[in-house]
Amino acid sequence: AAADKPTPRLNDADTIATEIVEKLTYSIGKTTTAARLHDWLEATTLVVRDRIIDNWFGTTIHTYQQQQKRVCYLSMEFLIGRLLRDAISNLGLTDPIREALARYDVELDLVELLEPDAALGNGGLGRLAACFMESMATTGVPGFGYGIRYVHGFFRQEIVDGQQVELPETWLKHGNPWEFERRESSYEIGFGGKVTTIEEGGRQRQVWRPAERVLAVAYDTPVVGWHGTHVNTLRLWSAQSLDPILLDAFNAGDHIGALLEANKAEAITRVLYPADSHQAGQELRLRQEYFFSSASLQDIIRRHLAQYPDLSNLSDKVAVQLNDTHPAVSVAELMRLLVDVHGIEWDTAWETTRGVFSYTNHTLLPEALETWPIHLFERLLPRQMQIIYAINAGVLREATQGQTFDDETIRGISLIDEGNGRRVRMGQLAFVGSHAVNGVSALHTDLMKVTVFRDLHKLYPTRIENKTNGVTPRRWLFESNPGLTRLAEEAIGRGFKDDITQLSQLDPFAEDAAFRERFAGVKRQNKQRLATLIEERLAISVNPDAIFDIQVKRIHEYKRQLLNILETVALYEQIRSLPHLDWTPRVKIFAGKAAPSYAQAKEIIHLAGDVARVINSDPGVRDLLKVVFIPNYNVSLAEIIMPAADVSEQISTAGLEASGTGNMKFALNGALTIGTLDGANVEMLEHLGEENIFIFGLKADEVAKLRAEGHSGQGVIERQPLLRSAIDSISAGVFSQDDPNRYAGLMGALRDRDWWMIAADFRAYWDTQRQLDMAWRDRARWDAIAVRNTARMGWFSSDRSIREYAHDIWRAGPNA
Ligand code: 26R
Repeated sequence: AAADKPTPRLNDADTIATEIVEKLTYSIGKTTTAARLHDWLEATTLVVRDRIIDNWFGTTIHTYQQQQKRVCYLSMEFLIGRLLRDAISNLGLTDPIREALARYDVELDLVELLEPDAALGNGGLGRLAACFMESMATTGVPGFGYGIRYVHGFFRQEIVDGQQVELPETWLKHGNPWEFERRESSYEIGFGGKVTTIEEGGRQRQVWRPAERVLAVAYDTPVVGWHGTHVNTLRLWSAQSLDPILLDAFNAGDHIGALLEANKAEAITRVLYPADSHQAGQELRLRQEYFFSSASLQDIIRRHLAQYPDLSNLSDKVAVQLNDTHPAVSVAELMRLLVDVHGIEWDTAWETTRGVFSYTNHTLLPEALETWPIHLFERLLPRQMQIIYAINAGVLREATQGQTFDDETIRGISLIDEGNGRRVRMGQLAFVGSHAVNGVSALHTDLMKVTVFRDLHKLYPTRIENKTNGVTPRRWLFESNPGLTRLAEEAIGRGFKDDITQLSQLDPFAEDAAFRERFAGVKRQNKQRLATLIEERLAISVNPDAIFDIQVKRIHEYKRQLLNILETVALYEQIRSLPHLDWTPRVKIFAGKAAPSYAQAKEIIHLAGDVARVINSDPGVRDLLKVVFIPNYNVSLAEIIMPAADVSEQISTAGLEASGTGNMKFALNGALTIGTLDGANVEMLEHLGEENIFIFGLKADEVAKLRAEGHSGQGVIERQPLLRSAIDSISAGVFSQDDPNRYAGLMGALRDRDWWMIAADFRAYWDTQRQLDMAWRDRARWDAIAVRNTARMGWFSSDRSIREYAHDIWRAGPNA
């Protein structure tokens, strides 16, 4: 055993320099003079990786020996970004590595920039999974992330002639030094075929004979938390064909046909679905969901049986968190594995299943809720479909026996939607198969109980609970904003680095003029860095002394980038007609991707670009207003943007943003939020105090009421000259002279239904923006608010979220 324990490595610059050169020589085959920057990246990564691996084994052995409960986080998406800086920073190696590389005239920052983003996710849900992985490692929860190793992650966005163009992302092009292929951890995944009943010792058993089988091969990435002592595993599955080539067909001359099956198998993990708004309902997506669910559960069972005699204590030793409904088929698959494969009684298996699973809901938007046509489900997963019917029968029995529910409630509880050509409702499946169901902010959780899960909440009134999201302060403060981190250290010492809630000790510094100035100085530097990026990428020069007013997130109607653009146009028109007024200079910054099939979202991007072009080239507005759309928003760009914001736009239609997490990253970095009472903004208001956040607009219940009354925008628009004029200008083609009708549809929808309450909220939004202008002019006030934002955001750490999950839902963790 002693030989298993690696001797601790030294972390001084000398040792590290020697190791880097060793890697360069023996792993990469280059001399220091021949090495290109990419080679230095690889060598540095390998040196860092060695140190992570030392602790990885330790964590694995500790979990095993202490018989700790393991937490498995099943997620279709992990939006990780770059890993090198995160690992170096968490291991405390930044200074020695910087110094070691400098000896060879290599700059660490430039090396880090070469690493491609691991963009295996769409947005909030995927980034949350990445923050949670880091926080599980930091807080010492034995965690396993399970997901898909997409060959192509989220697409790269280019803007061509003002329009979004999607290009494939090839993050694995230069190999991936962080991952370890585990050929020995491979599982067969079946699709299609038939289910037959066989008699066995007087008992009936169902046997599924799939028509198709593919192999799931594991790739492991170590996940290191703060201080690097605890290292968890992210296990991503790659699909491979069992027969890479059909030799008979090949020999018969059918060279293409011989490869078809392999292609079909490998297609499963080829590409991430880039939709976050409308469920695609495509067969390949269901294949992906089942593929990674089944592989993960088989792996979990194998690991359990390697340690314990049987599966009777599975729910004591494993917790499986379902990240939205994407892995919800797991509920049926675990039942199949327990009952059909391991011969466990149905009722016992059901108790185990509900003990193991818990489910997080991330959206209430009806169009984003997953349902699958019964015929598709049955064809692809015939046994799982039978199991879902059996689960449903049990649940409906419970519902009809106990209380007296009316037919409508029963219909709402059912796992089968009988209304729309018969579909399986994945939310209902995840709900009934879990012992805990959670929303991601207090408001969202309350709304879940009265909307999507109203009926199931009546049947199981204690199952829904809240777990407000959080973000990891390591990536989103220490790494992305070293200037602010240093300043905080000088003011309050290092305690906050281990316990981010201690940032609250900064609160009194809001009254300290000298500190405020230094705080503003850091912000100014971060803005300069972003201004340089904008200049380099877009050839637009922006003034770092203007308000940087930023909205970055997926483009979606409910997130209301259009409201922001309309305010921008109205402001532009005001500046033009009243140039002598003392306007507060602003830079409006947008970034975000639209789902490729989401026409309106793409029009919004087009409009932002059109408006930017006209305003930026109008000499009449001078430096008072600039508009920028930065292409290809991703995690690495966010790390530059978040620290550089003065104003954070969190302006979704109330009731529709489940939580938001960008809101937290901005505020942590000292931006002032303009936002609606939606998602986690509500709780930010509670923690910040109402003087320190700029809230406006309709509340969730008011939105619901107006919609029910059949609200239309027409009346409001007529009463709001600023808004009317902005809409008229856009409609008349002022910003699209090459195609004056381009925005007729977008503008018509505002006059018409105004479904997203953009017209309804415009006035309140405009007024609140002008309040921000006023606040900016009182720099002492502004900076004090900014300091208080940083000081009071510690609660929104994903460490806090994870501790709540561990205590309330998983009953796992270092002290469990
Ligand atoms: C089914 C498919 C089309 C699909 C729907 C929705 C795929 C992906 C999504 C993404 C959704 C679920 C998402 O990202 N939700 C976001 O989750 C964040 C983390 O909880 C929240 O902060 C954010 O408010 C919410 O929109």
